[in-house]
Amino acid sequence: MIDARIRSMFPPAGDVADRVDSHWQLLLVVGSVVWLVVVTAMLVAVLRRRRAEREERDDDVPGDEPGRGHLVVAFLGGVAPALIILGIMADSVLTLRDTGAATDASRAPVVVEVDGRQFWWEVRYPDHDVETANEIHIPTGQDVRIELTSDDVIHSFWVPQLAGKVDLVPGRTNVLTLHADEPGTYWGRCAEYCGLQHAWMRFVVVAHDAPEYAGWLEAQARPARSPDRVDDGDDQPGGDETGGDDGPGAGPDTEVAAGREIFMSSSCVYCHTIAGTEARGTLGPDLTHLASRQAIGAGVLPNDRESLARWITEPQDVKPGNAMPGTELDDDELDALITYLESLE
Ligand code: HEC
Ligand SMILES: [Cu+2]
Repeated sequence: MIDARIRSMFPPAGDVADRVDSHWQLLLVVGSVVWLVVVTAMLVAVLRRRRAEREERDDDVPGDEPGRGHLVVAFLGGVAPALIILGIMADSVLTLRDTGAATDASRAPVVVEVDGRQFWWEVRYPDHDVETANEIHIPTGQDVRIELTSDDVIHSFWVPQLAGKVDLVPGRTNVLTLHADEPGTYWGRCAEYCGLQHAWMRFVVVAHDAPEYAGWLEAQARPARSPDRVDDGDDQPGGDETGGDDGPGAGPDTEVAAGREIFMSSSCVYCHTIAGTEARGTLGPDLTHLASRQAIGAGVLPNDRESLARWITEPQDVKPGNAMPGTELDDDELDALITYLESLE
């Protein structure tokens, strides 16, 4: 799950990132010029001093006579740095204004609440009753207002290609704007040391064009697909309380139902929510549409059967110090449980 792009802000992929990029270019150019001037001045000073010493020895005449030197020193040592720092400060303030958009909620039609947890990200869409984890979907070409909170320690939200870092501080809400020009997947990570698994507190931002984004939202807003629907007779013409399990496709569906039973009768329900079921825990990620996500454990493993098996049986080996305890299950139970989790699309 490691991707080189996770560490780089290049190439910037949207308005906000472009603004950060141009500020960075300014710092690079000014910093380079200042460095060159200082190093050159140092070299000149050393060389002149040597020459002066040599001349002093040769002529026995006292060297330095005060000249325009102090003016040069006053300018290079006082006026120039003050001007440079003021200029950089002005551009920093303007960059903050352009990238923060903290006060102007109306500019951002899409609002996403992100809660930093040790060591994963809870992601909510308050206007759509959608909750997910470690994966933020946004529409392209629009400002997205990300509202950042934390209940435990300070984290920092950073998607290098899309925007700068903003801290998640317990007791307050910080805001950041994301803007992606092109559809794509952009890596993000926690950028403030927050405990043992800080390095595995990653996430992805997936940018879609508008119709695809709407489709994603709609799918996420639905309650979990449930094997009971067959028994409920809601969707199934003629399906009655009797013998739903014997219908066509009974094989996989019975395994899904068995897995669901195991989930609902295990400790899982104390920590995880699956919308449309009695599982209502909030300590861990919402699993309603787990199967639609690319990774589990905030990027530590890909989302496939083998990884789910490892994660459920030994989460403390995979990600030592995370808040999920291992669960002992026999092979059949584990298989059924995973089949159920994989049905949660
Ligand atoms: C004590 C609380 C707790 C219990 C009990 C628990 N989990 Fe978790 N679970 C968590 C936490 C916390 C995480 C996130 C860990 C992280 O990424 O740092 C998690 C993550 C997961 C994930 C990965 C989700 C994602 O999107 O990254 C799956 C799948 C999962 N748990 C399944 C289960 C199953 C199945 C059970 C029952 C056998 C279970 N959990 C029991 C707390 C719990
Ligand atoms: Cu962290």
